Amino acid sequence: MKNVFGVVVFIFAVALVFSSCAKSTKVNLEHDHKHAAHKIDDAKHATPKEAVKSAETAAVKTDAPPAQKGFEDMIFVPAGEFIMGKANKMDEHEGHEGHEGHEHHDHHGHHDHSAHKEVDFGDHTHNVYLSPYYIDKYEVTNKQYEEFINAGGYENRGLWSEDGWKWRVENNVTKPNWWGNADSPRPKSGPQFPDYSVTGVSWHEASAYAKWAGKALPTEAQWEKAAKGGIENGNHLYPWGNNEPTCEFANFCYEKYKFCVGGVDVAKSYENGKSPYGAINMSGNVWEWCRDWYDRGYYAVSPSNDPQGPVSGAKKILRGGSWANDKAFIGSTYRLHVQPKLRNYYNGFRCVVELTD
Ligand SMILES: [Ca+2]
Repeated sequence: MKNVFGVVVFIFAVALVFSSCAKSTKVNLEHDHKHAAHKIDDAKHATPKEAVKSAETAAVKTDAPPAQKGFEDMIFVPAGEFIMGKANKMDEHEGHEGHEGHEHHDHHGHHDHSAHKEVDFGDHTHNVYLSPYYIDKYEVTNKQYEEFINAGGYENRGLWSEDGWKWRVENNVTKPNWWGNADSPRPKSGPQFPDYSVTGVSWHEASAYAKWAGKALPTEAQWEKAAKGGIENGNHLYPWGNNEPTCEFANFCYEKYKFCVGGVDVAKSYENGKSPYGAINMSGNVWEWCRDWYDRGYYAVSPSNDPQGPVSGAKKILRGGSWANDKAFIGSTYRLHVQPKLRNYYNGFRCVVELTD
């Protein structure tokens, strides 16, 4: 366990005034090391999605995935069902934690006190079938995000939604919040920290990056399946199972005001907390933007196959909790929902590539 209560924690003291402690079958992609340096934004090469389409997609829908350019460090999630939502047997367990963590979450999640009554642990267990997809094994790093910036991602209108572009222009956004600012409250942001997970990005920026990379943000269901595994893996509270979180499993707030690291960690970390599919840091480190709009009642009406979320809404989904959240919020079912423009130093993302349209 890494206990760092020195300078780093002190840096966050101001933030802590407002928030104490907010929360198988493994099928790995065969890497083609000869193409390890391949740039998927290079127009001369196919995007991952195009590569799949050209690689006899039908043959890989449920079985072995192809080794394709652009799929480095992505995990294949085969077609099939999983159990979405919070397991009933954990209700009593979570109820207590939820109450405790609830007030912290308001501040750490989005400074929106109206959300106090909107804490959503994903009650309503239901089976969901998902078509096959790839998901990033790790959260997107500063190094990866820097490539997007250097490639002109912020100036490329085609990568942005209408609302996202309007937001970007009106606010003159050209880089993540705190990017390269050593004095920021979240100091490991920028090219000087290449291996750390990117933070300080809005949903709009995450979405633009994903499009640039030839990928997409995961649906809420895709994110949760990647964290839980298929139906054969049951419905565990955390990616590693039901064991209590420790700093061996995840970067989080293990006790009030006590953090494993006190900030974001490198993306390739906490291997012990990997999901049944092998995804890393699904729990903790940074919250991860999902594609879906939020609707508390969606689970009760969502389709059982490839749910895409409500057609519209005011808030987007974030999953998995962060370095600043307690154990109540780093479980696989907790649904944080915030405005897509929010840019916090605990919000990041990872991407998917879908194998069917
Ligand atoms: Ca995470």
